[in-house]
Amino acid sequence: MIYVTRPKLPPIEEYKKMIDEIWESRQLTNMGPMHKRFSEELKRYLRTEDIELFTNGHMALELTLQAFKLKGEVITTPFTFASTAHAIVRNGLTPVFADIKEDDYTLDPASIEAHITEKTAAIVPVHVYGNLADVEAIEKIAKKHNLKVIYDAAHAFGVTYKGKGVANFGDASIFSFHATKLYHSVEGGAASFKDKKIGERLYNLKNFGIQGPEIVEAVGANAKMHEFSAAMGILNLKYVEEEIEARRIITEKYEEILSNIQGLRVRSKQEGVVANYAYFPIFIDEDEFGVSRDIVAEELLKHNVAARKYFYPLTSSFDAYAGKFNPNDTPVALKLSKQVLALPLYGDLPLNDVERIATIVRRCKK
Ligand code: T4K
Repeated sequence: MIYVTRPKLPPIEEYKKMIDEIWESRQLTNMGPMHKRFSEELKRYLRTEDIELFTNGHMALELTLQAFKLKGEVITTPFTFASTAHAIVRNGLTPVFADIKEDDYTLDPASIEAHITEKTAAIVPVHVYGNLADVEAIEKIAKKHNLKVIYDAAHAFGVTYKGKGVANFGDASIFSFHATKLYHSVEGGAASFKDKKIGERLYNLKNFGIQGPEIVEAVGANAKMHEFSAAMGILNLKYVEEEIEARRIITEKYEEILSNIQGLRVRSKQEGVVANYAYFPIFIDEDEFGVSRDIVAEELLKHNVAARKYFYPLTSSFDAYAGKFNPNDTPVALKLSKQVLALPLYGDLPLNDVERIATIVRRCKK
């Protein structure tokens, strides 16, 4: 079976050496030496001044929203992983779904503005597949309406825009280092932020809200990254550029075979953005392509290729939110969620498999 992704694994001998160090220190978690070192190395890689590490990307988002002490409504996209809206709802906030753009699948600034009310507290855009949301337009909207902007940058590790690291946009950004991501620490996540006070709160919130031995100042959670994850994160930083480059080559091979097919759309490049090739989604318009996305997915599965419908269904269609939202309110997102299929993409996916997968897709056309 060829899966949608496989985690990049560093040479095991190198990881064993890091584990030896953990054994020596006997500090397994609670912000030990690996945690500190990982934080520093990550700041350098992400070209940002401040970050906090977490057990995963979801807790990074949930606790970042908590750190801003928001109340009311939060505008976000329904075209994302379950985590984004869940983090909003689990903070007692109300998600308001705005629509996305046809070309890069990120929040449409016009739709954001149309959804602002006196209850709006923040915007949570997603840099979906590593495509950068319209950071300039969103900044203008946020300033005009005095809103916080917290980017879900789970897919955008290493992306830069006009030479600026993605971690530096908005009031904060969160990253996921899950095993399925182009860069991982097994499980893990981070938040970057501008305000040092937010950093202090995050540090406490990920440790039950404990501020000192006898002071618990907030209702926090346990979301501390442990030393084994931090060690994997440090090691994988050495290989992330190699992984991105391998994915770039695969992406170009897919594009070579799948471009200029009526009814099938591949990614559009974003000006000024250095991409990270996190995912390779294709969009199939059934009327023009002749068969549906679901038929293409089934055909791939017959050939032992497990492509995935990232992201279908829309968050606004989840059973967990039954009766609360109408997916028809975001028609572009709804349409794209029915067309999307993420094809396998990871650095050591052989190019002959890429050719085979792309050819299976191309041959589905009627
Ligand atoms: N925001 C956004 C926009 C996100 O996409 C995500 C996570 C988050 C926030 C939250 O970040 P985290 O809290 O997860 O750090 C996967 C991931 O679990 C999830 O991290 C990711 N987004 C989402 C897009 O994909 P599933 O349920 O599709 O994963 P799963 O287990 O089906 O894995 C996909 C394939 O990867 C498998 O078929 C085989 C392969 N795989 C997977 C794992 C876990 C491996 O080869 N090895 C592995 O260890 O959600």
